[in-house]
Amino acid sequence: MKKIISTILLIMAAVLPMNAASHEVPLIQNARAYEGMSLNGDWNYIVDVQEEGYYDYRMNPTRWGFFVNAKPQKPEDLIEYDFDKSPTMRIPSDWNTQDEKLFFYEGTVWFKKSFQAVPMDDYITLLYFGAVNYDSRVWVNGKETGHHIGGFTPFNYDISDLLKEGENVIIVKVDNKRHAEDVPTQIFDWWNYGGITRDVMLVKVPKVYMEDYSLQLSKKEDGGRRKEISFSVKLNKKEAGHKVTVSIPELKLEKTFTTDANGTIDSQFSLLNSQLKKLQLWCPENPKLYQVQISLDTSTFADEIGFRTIETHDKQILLNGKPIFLKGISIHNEKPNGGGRANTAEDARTLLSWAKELGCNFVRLAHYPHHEEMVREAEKMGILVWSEIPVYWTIAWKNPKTYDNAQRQLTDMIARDHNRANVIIWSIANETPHSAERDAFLGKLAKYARSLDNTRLISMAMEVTGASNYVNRLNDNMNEYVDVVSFNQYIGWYRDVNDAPKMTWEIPYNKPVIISEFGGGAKYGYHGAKNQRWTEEFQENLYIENLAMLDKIEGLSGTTPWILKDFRSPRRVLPGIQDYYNMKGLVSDKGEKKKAFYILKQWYDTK
Ligand code: GCB
Repeated sequence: MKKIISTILLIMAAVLPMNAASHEVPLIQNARAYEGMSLNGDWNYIVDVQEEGYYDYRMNPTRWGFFVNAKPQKPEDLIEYDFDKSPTMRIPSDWNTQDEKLFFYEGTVWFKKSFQAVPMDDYITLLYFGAVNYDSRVWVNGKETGHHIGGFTPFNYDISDLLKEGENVIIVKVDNKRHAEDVPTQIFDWWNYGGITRDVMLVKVPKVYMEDYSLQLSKKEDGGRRKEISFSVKLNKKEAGHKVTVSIPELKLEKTFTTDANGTIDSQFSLLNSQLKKLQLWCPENPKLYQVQISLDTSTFADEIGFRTIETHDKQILLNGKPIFLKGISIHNEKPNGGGRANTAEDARTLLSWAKELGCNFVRLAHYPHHEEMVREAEKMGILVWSEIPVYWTIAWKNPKTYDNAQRQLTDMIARDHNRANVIIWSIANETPHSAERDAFLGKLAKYARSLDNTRLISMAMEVTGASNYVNRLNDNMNEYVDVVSFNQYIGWYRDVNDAPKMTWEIPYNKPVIISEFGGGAKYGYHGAKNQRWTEEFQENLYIENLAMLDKIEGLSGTTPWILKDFRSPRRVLPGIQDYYNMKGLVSDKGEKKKAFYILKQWYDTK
């Protein structure tokens, strides 16, 4: 019997990957504000088509996987991999544009980075990933720290106990294979860039630190002008008696609070009349951000925070109590000049300055949370943001794990960006086919989004379902869950452009309306008649007809045409024209402006 038990234990040990206990901790707010160490730079990588670094030849997880980072100890030792002799890749990046052989690759790649550390007893070290697409497992010095799915949101592990003096090794297994039950699902119209696509850093925090904080104008209204500020904090430990001070020197404001037994602070405080007089609200014309210092016990860090309100009234969107027309454009999180995941402030500034030139005060960051720099740069430039999760097309509505995955991505998107004044809309889905299961899934998700953040607007990009006799009728059960009714329409591209002047629109909801997509493809520099597909003239005419049609939609509060820049998509295969690019950009991949760019710009000038 004893023998059987020990044999079973041996088999289990061989089958289970070593130390699968998760070191994941809730996402830290404003990780970049702490002292830390960037792990960006060159990482060794191994392409592992059959995942032999993780599974044995019976497809069981092996304890001798690549995460062990083994080296031969004796001449006869058989070890069939070597990270240190493998090529390197710059991180953050997508592998598709870094290694020609990996352009179409969807599968597993292993990454390894060594770094020097000094373990610090008085601090916690968090290992923070800005995003890894799609499925990742991380090991520090051979111990697994956790498993994460979802390719566009940050996550962090407490690795304090795993660090040792001197050289430490991080190994990450990244797998970007698509599956029907994933979010997004198996099909989507953008490039499935794989890899450690955003920054990696070590974040040094005190033993008791602020997991989250929020500072913003309260929803409560006083004669159209808000007088109160809401401030909340959640510590990583449920401990009472910690002092937290928030100060805004420019407003001569300083307040101290003490945490309750849950390690939280939840307060509202009034501004003095002198502070109120000075307070400049954040808006596109004056994107005022205040330097804010927050200290907890003896540690202090900084953020830049803007103050504004956003709400709807009947069919209007009100920013700081005044109606605003959202002059927007949709954007993918892709670098100009050859594609790849955009992952720097410079990428963000390039894309957003094109949007500015177009006359935009708003961008739809499609179809997943973008790099944090996109949101932060937009905030500095006075550009409002719609942020969304990749609940796109045919999601596995009945699968509870798929729901949990979507909810987790929503939670982390909101957790990362809820202190950004320019984010005004959380969008929970795009063009999803109607069914009772879809309604249940999205209804639950919308309610959940509102429970996390009731200060912003909820929306989703819907579709027009009834379109007979040139009457387009929006009929979506999700209308009751959203604050803003948004829908995509492609008259002039997937439907005849000559229909545009005949169209009427019925949107039977007393809510603001955003046309979240319209557009058509054109190759920059290709000219011809206006009925010649792919010419700039075709796209120009499509914009002229659509904008005239949009002007007739009652309650139209904004639009985000599809799309700012041509972007890579494996679905777009027409040789000589598309060559794996979706060509609906108003600028080419190199930033060359197509004729339609100027049509939209002119229209925005009148708004
Ligand atoms: C859509 C999708 C978008 C596509 C676009 C197109 O409706 O929301 O992701 O890229 O159409 O170009 O067809």
